[in-house]
Amino acid sequence: MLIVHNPLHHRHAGRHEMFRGKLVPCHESPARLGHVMAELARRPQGPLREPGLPDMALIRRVHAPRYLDFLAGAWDEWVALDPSNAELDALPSVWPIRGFRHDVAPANFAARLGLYSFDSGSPLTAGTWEASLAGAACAIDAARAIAAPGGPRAAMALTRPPGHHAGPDFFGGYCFLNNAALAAQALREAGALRVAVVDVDYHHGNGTQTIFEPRADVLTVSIHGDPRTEYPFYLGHADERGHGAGEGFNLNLPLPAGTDFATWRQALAHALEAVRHFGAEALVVPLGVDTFEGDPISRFTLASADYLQIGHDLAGVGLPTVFTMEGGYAVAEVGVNVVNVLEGFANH
Ligand code: OKP
Ligand code: ZN
Repeated sequence: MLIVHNPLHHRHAGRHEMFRGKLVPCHESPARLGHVMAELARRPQGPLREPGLPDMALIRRVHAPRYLDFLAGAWDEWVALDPSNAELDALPSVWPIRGFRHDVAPANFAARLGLYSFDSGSPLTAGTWEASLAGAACAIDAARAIAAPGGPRAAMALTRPPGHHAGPDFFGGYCFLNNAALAAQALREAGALRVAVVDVDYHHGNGTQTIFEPRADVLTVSIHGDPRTEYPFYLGHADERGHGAGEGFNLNLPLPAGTDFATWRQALAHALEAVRHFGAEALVVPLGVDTFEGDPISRFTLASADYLQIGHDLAGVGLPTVFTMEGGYAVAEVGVNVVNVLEGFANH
């Protein structure tokens, strides 16, 4: 397994997220990736390298140019509002809900921050753009490596911030650029006719679903906490099957809070059967380990050893595979759980 890691990830370091009327410390922290790197030093899974420059043209085929321009300049605009903002994170506080215009971007920065986001839990900081862009480069490089003749069978984009909640033109759920969608797009452009995404993070991969909803060439599957009770709440139900040409190419497998590994693993088997039936030529796995029993914001009960089994099951599909790093907030256990997936995959 090739590991492409993001040397700039720590530049994205939010201070606080809004939770029930209070600013609380961010769950999504640089330490998370530090634990994965430390565990990889103990149990190496293959070569480790840094990404090259990001392919901006490819990124523009996944994300709207006006959204990318916004992200690139957002921090400077935030500080221009008031120089003392340099000491604060940018958090949105107003959003265009039903009935408002989405086609006209307001001149006011706070209003544009809301236009391009869906929650107040995803602080934008001085280094968010650089970290996200280098993370996107990791995902694209990982995809191109496994698609190259003689390349490795699998690669991981070891990066943060995560990506699976980021849509064509919005951020949220700690995500700004959709690394998994970028990897899938890169695999398509490298020649894979059909690419499947199997999202195993606790939270529904709403951004990835929305990006590929109109398309038949990328099957999106997500196993997640039921959105009736779990974040991101407004998408991820079982009746969402894709739109237009993409109809039939989205599969949601919501599970109730409290779900154990035996039940979760049956959902994974269902997901992987759909991947085989689709005839995928490559696989992308947005890998969140917030399904762990000790996760502070999630409610499944997987144990560390279960992640070895998940890796083994994923490898059983026999496809070139890209993993992207998503959630997992039991910080001290994130390294062991992620590397268990990679080790289980390698030992298939
Ligand atoms: C990102 B990823 C729960 C607050 C939820 C957002 C969670 C984002 C998860 N009380 N805040 O999918 O791991
Ligand atoms: Zn998650």
